[in-house]
Amino acid sequence: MPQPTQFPQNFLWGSATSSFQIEGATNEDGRGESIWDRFCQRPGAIADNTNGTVACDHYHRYKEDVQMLSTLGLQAYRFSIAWPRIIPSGRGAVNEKGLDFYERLVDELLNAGIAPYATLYHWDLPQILEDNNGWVNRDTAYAFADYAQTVVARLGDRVKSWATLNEPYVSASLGYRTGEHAPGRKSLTDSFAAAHHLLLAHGLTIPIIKELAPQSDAGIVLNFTPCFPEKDTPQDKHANAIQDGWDNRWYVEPIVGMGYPADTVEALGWNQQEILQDDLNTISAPIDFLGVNYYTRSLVTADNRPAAAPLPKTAMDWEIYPQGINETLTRLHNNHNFKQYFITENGAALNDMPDQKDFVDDQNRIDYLHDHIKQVHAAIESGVPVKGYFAWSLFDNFEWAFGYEKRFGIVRVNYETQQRTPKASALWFSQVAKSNQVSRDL
Ligand code: IFM
Repeated sequence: MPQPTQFPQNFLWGSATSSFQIEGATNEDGRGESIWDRFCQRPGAIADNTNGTVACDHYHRYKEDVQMLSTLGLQAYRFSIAWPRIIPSGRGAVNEKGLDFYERLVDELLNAGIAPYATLYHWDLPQILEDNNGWVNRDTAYAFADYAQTVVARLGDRVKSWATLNEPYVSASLGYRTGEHAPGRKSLTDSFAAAHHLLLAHGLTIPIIKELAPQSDAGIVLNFTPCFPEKDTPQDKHANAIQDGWDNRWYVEPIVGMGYPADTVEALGWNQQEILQDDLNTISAPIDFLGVNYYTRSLVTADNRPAAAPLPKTAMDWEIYPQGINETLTRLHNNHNFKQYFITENGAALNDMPDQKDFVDDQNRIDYLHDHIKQVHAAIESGVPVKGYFAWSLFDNFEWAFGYEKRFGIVRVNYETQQRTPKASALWFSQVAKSNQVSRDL
């Protein structure tokens, strides 16, 4: 039997969720409406016509959920804070009950010896701000900084890791360009503005975190999808370079002070009118860590034909390409040399088959996790300072436009009873976390 692969001392093992995907209680304790509440009402927007009103009922079951993390022996929990709970009108009056909820959650985690990793924005913008042009409106960036200040002022003494945004690429591209996500707009021009204002929000917030929580790390979570030309033709290669600019360089390059990728800006025809004098400076505020979300690769064709993707796929139809996580980390580190990296999301939606006791023997998810974690180790061996790995997701949850049909959890959620049942993958991952080593046969 092959020897288990040992991770460095103090490597952090955790799991991740986000507010709208698990909390439910959308009308409780003064929470305001979010763009996802509104979007879910749009006919046809969500594949199974569901919404986040109950989700995993985590708002009421957070103690049980922290207990689950503890039983699994996970050392860290990545979650997000819902802006509409904290400032229901987007700006101005603070809803103390919203802050109290996250304070209870953080204290529960700390009492269980689990490190809270907070993300300030995982896509649930207050609807009232969208009514005022959402992320296309520059003011939203300033409203975000005010909201962030309120949260960090309350929890910054206990939360030692703050991410400003989760996957601004998805907010701008799916929310404003393709319309697949809330707020469901379809305008390339709007998506340029949204992307820029998201980055501005990030840049305005980093110094606020550093000031209010000087002992905490401040960073951002970006998603990366390595892409390859389907064919070795000049046309496919050119299309691939542009897609790489949009998918993989658009956010990280301004953050490290390089500005937006010129080839892609030109190819997509952005006139950059939203960039005001000091913006690029603001956006490149130094960060303490980069959060990397990785799931798959993509193959690019010049004529936008769907590429013939040869690898096995998950239930999302995403190719399983474990070496991409190593390639992504290595590329990032070679090009930008961040101080530390966390894999803030990695996991697979699969067609789970529960038995009569609701147990899912998801050997295929174990394979996915194992193969990716091994590649994270390879990146560490080649010198990339990766400090932790968060499995996406702790629970089956609301998978955005797919509703509850796609299950990413290592813990099964029975939506009728709200019963949580660790899948085989959770039991396996628990052994990884407890032993700090990975092997397929733990
Ligand atoms: O569920 C999402 C998560 O909210 C953000 N990253 C990708 C996951 C899977 O699609």
